Amino acid sequence: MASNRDVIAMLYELAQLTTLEEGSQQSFKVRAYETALHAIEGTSGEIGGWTQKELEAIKGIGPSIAKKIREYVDTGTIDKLEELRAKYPPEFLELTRIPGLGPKTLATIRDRLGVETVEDLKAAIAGQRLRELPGLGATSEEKIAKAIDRLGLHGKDRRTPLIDALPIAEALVEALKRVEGVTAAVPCGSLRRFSDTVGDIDIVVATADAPVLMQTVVALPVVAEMLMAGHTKTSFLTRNGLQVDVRAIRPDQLGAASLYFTGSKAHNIVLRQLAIDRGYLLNEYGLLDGEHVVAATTEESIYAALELTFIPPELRENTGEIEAAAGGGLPDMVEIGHIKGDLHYHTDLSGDGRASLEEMVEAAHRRGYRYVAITDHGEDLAINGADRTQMLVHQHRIGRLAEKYPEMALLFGCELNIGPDGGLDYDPEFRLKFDWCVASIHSHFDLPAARQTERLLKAMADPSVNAIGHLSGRMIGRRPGAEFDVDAVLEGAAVSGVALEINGALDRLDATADVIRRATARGDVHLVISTDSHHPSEGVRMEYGVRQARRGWASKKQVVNTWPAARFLKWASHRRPEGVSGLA
Ligand code: DGT
Ligand code: CA
Ligand code: CA
Ligand code: ZN
Repeated sequence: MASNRDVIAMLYELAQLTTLEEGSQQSFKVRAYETALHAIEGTSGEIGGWTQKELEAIKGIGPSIAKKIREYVDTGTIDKLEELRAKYPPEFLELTRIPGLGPKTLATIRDRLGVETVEDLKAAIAGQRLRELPGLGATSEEKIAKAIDRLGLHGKDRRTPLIDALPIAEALVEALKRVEGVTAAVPCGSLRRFSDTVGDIDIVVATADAPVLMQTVVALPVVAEMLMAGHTKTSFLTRNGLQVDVRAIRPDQLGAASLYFTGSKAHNIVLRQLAIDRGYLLNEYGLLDGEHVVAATTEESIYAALELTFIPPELRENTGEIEAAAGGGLPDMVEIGHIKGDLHYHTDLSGDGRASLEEMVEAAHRRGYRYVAITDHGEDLAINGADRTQMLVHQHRIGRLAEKYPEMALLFGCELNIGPDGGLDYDPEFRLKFDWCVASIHSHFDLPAARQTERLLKAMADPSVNAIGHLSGRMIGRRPGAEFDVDAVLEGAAVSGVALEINGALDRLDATADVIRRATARGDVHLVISTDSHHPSEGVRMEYGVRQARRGWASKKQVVNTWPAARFLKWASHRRPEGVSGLA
């Protein structure tokens, strides 16, 4: 039976293809699919077994989509989806990843120039043919050519953003775990290390019955093209061109196999050398002393036999983690269980928020948080922002709601927009009414690095600012983000006491691992892991943010939202003139 994840993936694909069909992401149909998939994310229970009537009873799902879900569960696909897939084949979908090419422009270049693939588009640019079309010019040709280069959209360089790969991997792992004989399925490779982008998905499956597993994989609906079908390894392409390698291994070799296939290659090479130094051999079957198996079943046992403390997958890049683990010197890494609050959190007061204040706060409560900051957009963000009056009404509502949650501190906050010159919303006095402010860049991403640096430093200098949100503003695989002088910004953060956010949205994961690592190496920069949630279903981003933090070697003590409420609240008000904030 189709799982909820399968249905969500199907609706996501429908939304994407319908965007092309309708020429706009704002079209009523696209939004209906998106609303439905968010509704399912928030539904408990396996909806595959539900009737049409039961599906319609879910808020956000109408009769037409309920019918499509039934059709999908019953037949494995949907006529409408197949029709759209035929019209927009994978080679054409590649084009949608290019920034600056909206669905309308794509339709125009397809109709007028016959562009069906990235190669066609490159040829059209080379022939200066885009500039003949309405709304496009020589500058657009240049911009698009650059974007294609940057995305590495062609050939073997093609990498898939984690946000696109992770749901596919998770759905697959879930499906494989249900196969008879399977005792474990582990996503490995760069995906498990939580790289921003992945070359392919590697899944290791422990099973007592490899032939049954391999037969099942070949028949999975996600398989678009088989590359290789062996006795213990299968490789295939999904419809969006992503390669998946599935390997069957023996349950007693799970640790060795997941260690080997998680990599990185550089990490494994050093581990193998450590094994050789001890007279052992390390491979995907185990840590071996001649015929004798020293360790194989768990990764922990293998690290222990090599006299290393366990190294979390996010650190396995051979950038000092093995030396640190040998000396027992890995920092006390932040873990999801340490997190006590979320400090970047939207409600429907933000134009892009999708749930009420009450629903969002209840979701934070369900996660057991001790504090949460409501940070709707300030007035400078066109369409999305709230003006002073709206903010004051909001403050009142937050205060009233706080009475219902005596064990959780509710902070009246704001996501301030950092203007091109470092200016912020409202005025200095009004900004100090907030208990907590995140300040973030939402535009002007291609200013020169020196100006971006000044811009960030100016925002940090404002006493209302507690944290800088999604530092670079990048969108992985789509937008490179602002360039700035990292050392100067880290120094600014250390001196001002402004925290750097680690934004857990999978398409952001911002600050980058490199910047976090440099911050943690200094030791005097505070970090805050946030979800930037616009809906309760996005609370899961805290797990992703924690994994991103670990890629940058963030220890528990550097992350302010691991601190107990009293300590955190005191710190949150430390930059404000005395008596201004109601906190602590
Ligand atoms: P990717 O897919 O490019 O994002 O990066 P990875 O790290 O997932 O690389 P991949 O898929 O080629 O291989 C998965 C893991 O398997 C890799 O991290 C380490 C291990 N592995 C694969 N081939 C070799 C090899 O020839 N030597 C060693 N030592 N390890 C290998
Ligand atoms: Ca891989
Ligand atoms: Ca691979
Ligand atoms: Zn936000």
